[in-house]
Amino acid sequence: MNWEDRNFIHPPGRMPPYWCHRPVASASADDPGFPYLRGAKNVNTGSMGLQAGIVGLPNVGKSTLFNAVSSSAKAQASNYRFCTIEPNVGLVNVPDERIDKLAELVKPNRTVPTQIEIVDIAGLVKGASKGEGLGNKFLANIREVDAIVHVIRCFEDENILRDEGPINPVGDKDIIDTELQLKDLDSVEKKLQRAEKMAKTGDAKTKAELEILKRCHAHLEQGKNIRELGLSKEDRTAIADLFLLTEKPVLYVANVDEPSMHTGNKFSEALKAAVAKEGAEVIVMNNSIEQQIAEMEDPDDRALFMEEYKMKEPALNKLIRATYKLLKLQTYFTAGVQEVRAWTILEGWKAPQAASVIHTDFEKGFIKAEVIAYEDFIHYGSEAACRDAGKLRIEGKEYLVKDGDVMHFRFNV
Ligand SMILES: Nc1nc2c(ncn2[C@@H]2O[C@H](COP(=O)(O)OP(=O)(O)O)[C@@H](O)[C@H]2O)c(=O)[nH]1
Ligand SMILES: [Mg+2]
Repeated sequence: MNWEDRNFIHPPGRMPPYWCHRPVASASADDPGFPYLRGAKNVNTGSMGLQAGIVGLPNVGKSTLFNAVSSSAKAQASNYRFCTIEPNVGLVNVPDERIDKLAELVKPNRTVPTQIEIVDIAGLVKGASKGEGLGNKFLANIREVDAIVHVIRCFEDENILRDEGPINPVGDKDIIDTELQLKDLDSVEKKLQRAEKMAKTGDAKTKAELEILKRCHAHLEQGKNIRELGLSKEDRTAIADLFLLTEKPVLYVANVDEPSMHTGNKFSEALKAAVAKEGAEVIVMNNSIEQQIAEMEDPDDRALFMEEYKMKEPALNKLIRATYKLLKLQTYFTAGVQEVRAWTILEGWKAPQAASVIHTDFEKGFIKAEVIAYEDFIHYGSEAACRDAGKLRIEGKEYLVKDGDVMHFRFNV
């Protein structure tokens, strides 16, 4: 087979036009930067199988947000791949203007963006860690995701039921945080008991592990989240088997009313102030408007609607990009006349590992990669022009792929 063919990106038979099954390849689950990577990589969707879960109290706008995500994905389905893996799991394209700019230059037969998976997790209530309101089931669902999108209600509306009294974003966040911390405390305590016994006779490693567990325990007891404990890579690897909920990266959606969607309001401001020290991102948006935009099938209607609301793009785009970053994902491109395509890898991956996302053979038989930086490709306008200008680099096995690299792999099989 002629693997050198520039336009040949997908090995035959590996890329059905629509994929609603979920083949999982063995992945590099040993990346300690991502202890909760479940070892699953959704090869056919290129989404890596990493999921972000939408979490929050009941009636804050989680499902509205999820509907916006899945409707926008459905709207794209005529061009792209979409499927709902399960009723509450959706795949959505990652909006990236770079792929559009590459496509303008290359004029491929088609353009394939990369995707991420979003899960709608039912509402948690106070007492969830003790099993209230199917709490244990929902907490187990959170255990399975790789990052948390925490939706917080920042709108007033008497018609929409709320058990916790007046709108209180910081209080709401604390309720959820507390439930997650209590669940983590359970997990840590169980392991701590075992570790204490083992450490009496154990080696240095066991003793070190005991110390980490004690630190986690004390931290959680103070009502803090593990992600703020400043654990080293090694520390995190040692507790990776616990899949701690409060270790997962988080971003917040402040679901505000329509008049505040550009400016925010006192509620979203309070939330921002409260999470400032966490360094977490807060995205201010109106989930209902997003759902309406996403459900509009006619692109002209959509454009008109957004113009009316003075929106340059759906806030959903911003959220998806932020989630992608939160998952520590990055993108490289392949750019041939057949297709211009975005591929997802984890930060810190080397060229052969990045090649494996296209096909495992690409990794096994990896020889070298031809790499053009995205800016160079845009500046010179084509691969040939980049080559002439000396901007096409030949990189080997140790090359750390950079976000935006335009890559072409050479390999043997
Ligand atoms: N006024 C207002 N209502 C909203 C907004 N977002 C969602 N809702 C409504 O709040 C109710 C609960 O929303 P839902 O998304 O089902 O909440 P979930 O329980 O968190 O999944 C629904 O009636 C939504 O239409 C918003 O931004 N403003
Ligand atoms: Mg819901």
